[in-house]
Amino acid sequence: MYQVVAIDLGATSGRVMLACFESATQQLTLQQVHRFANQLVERGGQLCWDIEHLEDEIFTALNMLVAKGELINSIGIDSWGVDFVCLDKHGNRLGEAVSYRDDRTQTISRKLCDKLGFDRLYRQTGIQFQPFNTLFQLSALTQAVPSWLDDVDKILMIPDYFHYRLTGQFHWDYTNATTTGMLGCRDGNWQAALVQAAGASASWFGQPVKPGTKIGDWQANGSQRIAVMASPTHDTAAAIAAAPLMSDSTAYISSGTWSLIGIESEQPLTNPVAKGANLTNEGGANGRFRVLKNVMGMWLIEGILKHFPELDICQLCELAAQKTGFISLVNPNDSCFIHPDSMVAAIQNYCQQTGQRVPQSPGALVRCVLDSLALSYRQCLGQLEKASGQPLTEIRIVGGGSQNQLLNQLCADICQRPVLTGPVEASALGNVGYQLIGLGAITDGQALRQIIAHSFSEHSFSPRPNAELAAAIQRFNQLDLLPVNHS
Ligand code: LRH
Repeated sequence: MYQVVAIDLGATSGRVMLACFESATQQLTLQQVHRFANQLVERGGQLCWDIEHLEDEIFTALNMLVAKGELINSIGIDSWGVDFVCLDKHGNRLGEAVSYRDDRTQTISRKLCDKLGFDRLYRQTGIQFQPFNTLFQLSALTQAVPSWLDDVDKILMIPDYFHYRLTGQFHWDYTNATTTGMLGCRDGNWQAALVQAAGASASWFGQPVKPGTKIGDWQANGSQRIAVMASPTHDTAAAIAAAPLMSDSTAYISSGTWSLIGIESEQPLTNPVAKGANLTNEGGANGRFRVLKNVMGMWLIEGILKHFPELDICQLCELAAQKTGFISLVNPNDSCFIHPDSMVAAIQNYCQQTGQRVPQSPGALVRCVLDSLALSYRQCLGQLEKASGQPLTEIRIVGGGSQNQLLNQLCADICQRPVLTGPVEASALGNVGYQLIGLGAITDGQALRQIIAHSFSEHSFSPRPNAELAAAIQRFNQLDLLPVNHS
């Protein structure tokens, strides 16, 4: 029997999960042992992660498990991609862990992208244009020239930083490194010209390493030494590693704060269709590519929820289910939704400016977002099919968002494909799985998916006919042609 701990840091909460794997039965179980809030804080005029708070919670949870006498074989951490911290030559952190939702890259991202040429950038890295790619965040940092810039000795992605805090070892996980937009998609190495273009130094980075290797040990208060294993530290890579995908005709959606919709591919897809659709080619835990599109997912619902503290997400969705569909639609990826002061006002403003009925009630607002998300998924499926030449006949939704029954059904109805959902804790399971692979308990990523398929339950949603669908698709596709003033 193996016991491993997965610490899964999300944009709104962190979860510490204890997994148990029985080699004899090949049965995997998972229990949450600690959960804590994560939120953006403003520091020095920038939106930052409260990195000290996250570290405290990680250590509290681990010490608690050790104090309870749990025998733990290893620990691994995963989190959202693209964000990083700087260290000096003594290994001390310099500056803040600025969040990708901060607007420091707003003007410089396009400028640098144009200077480097998106054609070249995309061919080289396979990474989508997002204003918050690490390439642009680093460039914003080096251009701002903080007083400590000359002291930077290393850059670590967020989970690599926490692994360092546990072990004292520096490690650069491959899956998360691909999200920087500075790794070559064909050779898996840092691209010197891009690092330089960001004003950074090649010496700040170490060789990216594939998941499933040991980083070092964490010494719990004078007691046991516990191995710290490199899991796929990018939460999306971990979630997809845990998605029981049995065929290349199944598309996945990793559904959480973001909806990451895509396919796996042996090769990066950098053809004109993929580029035009801004599909990204991130590194998968199993060595394949995660060809996917970022759709702003539950972030919009979380934003609405803040306005109605008396309601929880289930109640909001019940209200939404009672509403007529397709009344108002938004492009969930419009930049006005990245970090608005008020999500409700941003949605209402968008609808008003595009000449649609302005949703007022919580149910109407949520229905607008869920319809729009499902329409956006359908659009992405078309782009993925075109870019890959692979028909996509089924959808597997994993992650916390897969608990949203209304969205699952809308996804089946609007995409006109059967939907399978689960596991819910996909990132934690992918994290656990690659630790178990590193420990020699599971042979490989394919075996992991089989184990997850028979250890966790799934639900299915069948597509239903909808006479209004064709008109809604047409309206959705035309939204981007309508001007939306973001001021
Ligand atoms: C999802 C995610 C996604 C990234 C974004 C920054 O949590 O890791 O894959 O694009 O956060």
